[in-house]
Amino acid sequence: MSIKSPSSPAGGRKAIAAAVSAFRQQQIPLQIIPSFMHANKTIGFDCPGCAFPDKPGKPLVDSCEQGQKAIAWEMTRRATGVDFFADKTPEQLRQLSNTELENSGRLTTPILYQRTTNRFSAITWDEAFDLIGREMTAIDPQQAAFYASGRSSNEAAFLWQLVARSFGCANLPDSSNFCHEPSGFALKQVIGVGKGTCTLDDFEHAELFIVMGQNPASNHPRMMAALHEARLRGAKILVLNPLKEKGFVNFADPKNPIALLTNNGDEVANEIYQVNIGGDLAALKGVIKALFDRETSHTCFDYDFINAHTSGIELLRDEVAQHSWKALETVSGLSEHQMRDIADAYAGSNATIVSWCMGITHQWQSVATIQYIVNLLLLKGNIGKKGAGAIPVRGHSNVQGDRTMGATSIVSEKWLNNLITTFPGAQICGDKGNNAILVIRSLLQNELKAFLSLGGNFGVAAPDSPRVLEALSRCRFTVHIATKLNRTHCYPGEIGLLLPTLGRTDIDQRDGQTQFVTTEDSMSNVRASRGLQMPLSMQQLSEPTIVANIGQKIARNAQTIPWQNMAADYGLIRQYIESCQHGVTSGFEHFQQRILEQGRIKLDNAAALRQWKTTSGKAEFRVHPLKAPPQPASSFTLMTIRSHDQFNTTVYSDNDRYRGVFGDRKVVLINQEDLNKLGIQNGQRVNIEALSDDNVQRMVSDFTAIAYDIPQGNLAAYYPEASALVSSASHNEETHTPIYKAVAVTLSPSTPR
Ligand SMILES: Nc1nc2c(c(=O)[nH]1)N[C@H]1C(S)=C(S)[C@@H](COP(=O)(O)OP(=O)(O)OC[C@H]3O[C@@H](n4cnc5c(=O)[nH]c(N)nc54)[C@H](O)[C@@H]3O)O[C@H]1N2
Ligand SMILES: Nc1nc2c(c(=O)[nH]1)N[C@H]1C(S)=C(S)[C@@H](COP(=O)(O)OP(=O)(O)OC[C@H]3O[C@@H](n4cnc5c(=O)[nH]c(N)nc54)[C@H](O)[C@@H]3O)O[C@H]1N2
Ligand SMILES: [Mo]
Repeated sequence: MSIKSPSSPAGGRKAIAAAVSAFRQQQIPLQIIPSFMHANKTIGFDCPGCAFPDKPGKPLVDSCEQGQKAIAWEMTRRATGVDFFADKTPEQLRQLSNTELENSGRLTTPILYQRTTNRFSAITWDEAFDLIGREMTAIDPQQAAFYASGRSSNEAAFLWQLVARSFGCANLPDSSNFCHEPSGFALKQVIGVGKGTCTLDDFEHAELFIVMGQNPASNHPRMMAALHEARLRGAKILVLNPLKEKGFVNFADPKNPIALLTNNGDEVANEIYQVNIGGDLAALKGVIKALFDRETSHTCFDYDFINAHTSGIELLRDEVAQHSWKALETVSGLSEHQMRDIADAYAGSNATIVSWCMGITHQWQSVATIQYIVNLLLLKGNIGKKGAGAIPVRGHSNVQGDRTMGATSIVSEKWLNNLITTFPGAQICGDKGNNAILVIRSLLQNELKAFLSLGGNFGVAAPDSPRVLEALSRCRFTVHIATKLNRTHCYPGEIGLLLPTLGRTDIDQRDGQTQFVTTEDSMSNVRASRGLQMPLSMQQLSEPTIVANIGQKIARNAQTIPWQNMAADYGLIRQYIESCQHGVTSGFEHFQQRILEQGRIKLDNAAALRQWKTTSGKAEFRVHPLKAPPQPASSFTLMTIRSHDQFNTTVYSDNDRYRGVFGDRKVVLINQEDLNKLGIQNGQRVNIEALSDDNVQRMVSDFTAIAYDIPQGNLAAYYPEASALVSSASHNEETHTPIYKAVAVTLSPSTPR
């Protein structure tokens, strides 16, 4: 491995070079490349990368390195056919690295695993669906779980939850449970809508951005470019992050020819405040406390807004006053002076956007922190105002849409009633189901019999990953609908099915008819997505087709739902979606007709119109105490984060270009002072052990310690290499979201240097 201090800007020439190399590596024939130009256009496919919106009408070449890598990874012409599996046992497959598994290519044929022979073999689709019917109807529906990752389309997600609920099961864990669940929960309580309130237009009018717990240069490059543009037009950008992520320090827009020629970038953040991991709530309290100190000057609050639209400001004033600056400084890692500086910038801005991502949601007090973000915004009426708002920047490209489609364990009464009236005679299960953490609990206790997944890599994404993978293999039956092979698939149940599906980029044609699907981005734009490449194999079926066929086999009163008609015509699925959205989400009126005519529609966001669908009918200031996680002072706090060259559990390479780490992912970033205290050398191998209160040992070994600009007491390692340290018993109270980014650990040398 090697460490280099990167001199080139984030973005720029190297971003283009990396995208080109991804096309080459994936053996994509050159004649296909023009089709990339269509992605993100209204007529093309929705980029399978992140969920930050694209500008309508712009081609994907306008997009980013990361989107292009995701596309190349999916469009690869490599295939994992039946030959690949012949004579392999799951144990043998597990010897391959995450990258090798996925890099074997696209799944092209349905595969069956049987414990009796401990081998994989080919199976026909008809046999596979029959098998699903037999296995599923033999178990109690409560012993099944239907996981969904955020890559699938609205149509597939809608059918997925319909299959589960009509089968009699509401155990619908989803990748949101691991991701932005706290954002939706927190926002819904205080502003009445669990989604972001901004549009791209707001990005062009904001005077101040506060970017919290987010690394957009690697994970949302389109947002990085928008921030860069904002800075160039004079907006201020403040960042809260334990790391000085490269994109904020030096960024060149790959669209800018001059930047490409000179290879020079710009500073994007005016200031990076290196908070402690988990320190944001204290920092926000400090900022708000400083604002109340200035209250008499009458410049900093929007009292017209506060009086007309909010409740609870007195509570907030009293609550922040209770904290001493000393206490806030200790927890946040920022000085009083720094918190006052942020307050000054906020007071001076007429339009502020606060964005956040996993650095906030993967914390103990994620819901409280997000509600303090809202507290801050409400003080100056920064919701429902041009250039202002709250934006949880979503992860997967359709994770927001999957939720809008009800593909989750708890849905509203209204949604359930709509399902019942839309599909009369179907026996819809009205229970509250188990989320991901509850499903993990039942897996670990050997109570789950069947685990089905619509995409994703559940066993690797989950906390306690090694134990969850083993537990999956103890299930009676597992079914994975996937584009590519991953580690979870190497842990099949006694009987396991691996079903190859079409991705976004593939042309979806059946009986001569071409179908399209829809997706929803982080700003509630729903767009049509049509694949452009001929599928690698006739054996790959679309997600809606596979899911509808499963429904036909396992739903109670299956004949009351027109599964085959929906599989043949997604327009019909969209009509049912519209019917189920009545009184739930506004903006779906004439869905099918408008999406056909316009290619995209925007869903309404009541909070952005200053209509507050909260219990009080107002936007609510909410207060929460500061709660320290139970953690001895001698330990470190470790965050598990993404490198520049991965998409979640899909690891493209061992390099993290923007952080200057090359050739290895088993690394831990640590402050030099901490290395000195521990007597560990920069570059030395260490073991990392999590402190546990459940008698489970969680340890990873032979990680390289790298001296890095990170606050003392804080550590960073990559997900999923360090995921074995994360306990599934460690999650926030309200939404059960795992604490992936505040693991109490100790370090010890693994070998003498
Ligand atoms: N190319 C690419 N794009 C992606 C993904 C990908 O893996 N690759 N994943 C997608 C998905 S599903 C998601 S959810 C998003 C993830 O996008 P991010 O949330 O940007 O991803 P992480 O690497 O988890 O980064 C968390 C950031 O939060 C910081 N952080 C950690 N703890 C704290 C804290 O306590 N406070 C503060 N203020 N900061 C903290 C870390 O230093 C890091 O910069 O990206 C999406 N887009
Ligand atoms: N330690 C740690 N763990 C984490 C996180 C962390 O920061 N730290 N982040 C968490 C977060 S934010 C998230 S969102 C989760 C992600 O968890 P998941 O969503 O479960 O994982 P992904 O890596 O996105 O799933 C990748 C797999 O999806 C399949 N796939 C890709 N495209 C498609 C498609 O179009 N259709 C179908 N059917 N399958 C497809 C492929 O087989 C691929 O291998 O991980 C969580 N886990
Ligand atoms: Mo995510």
